[in-house]
Amino acid sequence: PEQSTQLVITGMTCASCVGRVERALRKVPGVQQADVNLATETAHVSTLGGVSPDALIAAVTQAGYAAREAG
Ligand code: 9UX
Repeated sequence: PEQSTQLVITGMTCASCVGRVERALRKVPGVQQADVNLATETAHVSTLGGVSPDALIAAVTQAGYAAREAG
């Protein structure tokens, strides 16, 4: 089933940061779409196949930013 995860991303300061985080998230197996908003420091991630929030957070961390699950 399709799932949706909201992350809070910190450490982004320019539009290129946004692109880096989106690319990192979209490379995670099972991610269908990732949209990052710099102003609100959030990411909306659509996934298939039970991708864990921890896998998404790890991908963002490896890209050099910090993430946690929203809410
Ligand atoms: Mo912009 Mo972000 O020059 O890591 S890419 S600050």
